[in-house]
Amino acid sequence: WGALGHTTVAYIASSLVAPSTQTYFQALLNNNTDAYLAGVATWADSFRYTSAGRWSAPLHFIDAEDNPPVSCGVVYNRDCPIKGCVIGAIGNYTKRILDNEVSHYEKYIAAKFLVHFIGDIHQPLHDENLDIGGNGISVNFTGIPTNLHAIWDTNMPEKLVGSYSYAAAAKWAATLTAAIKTGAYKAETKAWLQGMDLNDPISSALTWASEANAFVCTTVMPQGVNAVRGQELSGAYYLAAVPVIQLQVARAGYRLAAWLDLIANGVK
Ligand code: DCM
Ligand code: DCM
Ligand code: DCM
Ligand code: ZN
Ligand code: ZN
Repeated sequence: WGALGHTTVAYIASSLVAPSTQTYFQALLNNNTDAYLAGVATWADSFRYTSAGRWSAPLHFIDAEDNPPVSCGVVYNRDCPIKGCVIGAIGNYTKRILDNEVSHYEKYIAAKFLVHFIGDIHQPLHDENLDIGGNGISVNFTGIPTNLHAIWDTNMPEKLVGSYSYAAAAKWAATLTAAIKTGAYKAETKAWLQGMDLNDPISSALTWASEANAFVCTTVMPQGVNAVRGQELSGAYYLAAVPVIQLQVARAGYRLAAWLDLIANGVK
């Protein structure tokens, strides 16, 4: 996701976590405001474009070598290379926060990565190898040449709620949090926690990646790459994508809150 998606995920999570979780992460992140998670949500994207942070670029995604739209699927041992992937990263940084031997500074870095990566793993094209996660698929959006990955990260969320600002993200988060607590998502939130186990972060994250990757076959390119390549996607394509974007951002925020609750309980 772009900055809007990541900041929204963080705001959803901060309105759902337990009070003791808020206390723990406000101290770890040294930020006592409501934006303690939102304020670090995009750090990992700035870091990976620095020379000191280049190593972390592969941790934002997993290149599932499936065959959309005929067959989708993520296989951890096949798809996560030595250089790392988003599933392995969620596992490693979760363990680091729980480890008593790890310094406060390293836990602070780990928390910043986790807030970001639990967002990215819910973006369907972050769980897909084809054409570099869609970066190599040229498309147009409102007349502007771009690529399929970028419209899922940024153009479609911004068309939905407005250009990026903390206020726009907070407002979108409030809408999705209401859907989670009392609205359209309420009945399904219990199912969103299925497969989540702090003792097995890899299989937990694989559940989230597999679910997001399935949308590559059903929504991102249901008729294959050639049906989207070179096309204007701000019309019918956008309308079909919106419910999936809303759902995936909501799930990411809800699961980030639940995961941080488990971690804060685990470190006590
Ligand atoms: N980005 C950035 N710095 C750059 C180029 C891009 O921060 N020099 C941001 C723009 C996108 C985001 O990276 O919103 C995409 O990264 P990801 O989807 O991995 O979060
Ligand atoms: N960094 C690190 N060790 C890790 C992960 C990340 O040192 N395991 C990075 C994060 C910091 C950078 O090192 O941005 C240097 O720290 P600072 O930016 O606070 O000077
Ligand atoms: N990306 C991805 N899968 C890849 C390569 C990149 O999901 N195999 C993501 C990371 C960024 C966006 O695509 O969100 C652009 O990446 P970059 O800035 O590395 O081109
Ligand atoms: Zn992206
Ligand atoms: Zn990212």
